[in-house]
Amino acid sequence: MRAGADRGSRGGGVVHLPNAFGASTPALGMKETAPMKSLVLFGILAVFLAGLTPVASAADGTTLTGHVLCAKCTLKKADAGHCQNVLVVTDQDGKTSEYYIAKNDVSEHFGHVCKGDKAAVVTGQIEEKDGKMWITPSKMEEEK
Ligand SMILES: [Cu+2]
Repeated sequence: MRAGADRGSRGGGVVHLPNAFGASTPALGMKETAPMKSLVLFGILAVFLAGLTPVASAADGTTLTGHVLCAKCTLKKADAGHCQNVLVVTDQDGKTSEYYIAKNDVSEHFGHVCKGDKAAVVTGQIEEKDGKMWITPSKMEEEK
């Protein structure tokens, strides 16, 4: 009799399986971003290759001049969970725009500006993501 009860509980375990599959559905949704990533990578590669020919230098994106500083340590952004470079551009009217700098080889080479700020000229592709402006740099130079 007890064995039967055990089987019954095991049966219950099997019933939980569809739930497990249900839980894996968001994961499948996540996988859909993988082709997107490869598209982005392909885009970066295309930009990189285009950069080899001087004529196509406009494909590098927009060039912005401003100051690089840390979103967390300097701008004290409440939603900044970790150190993040931000390019602050001040226009002729004194209005500032913030461009979050995406991490890649170019920004890694430039280095993180945790304290103070660094005047810089940044060239890259600009896109809006999560209500913020992001720049994926193809070129970053400190302005002296
Ligand atoms: Cu910092």
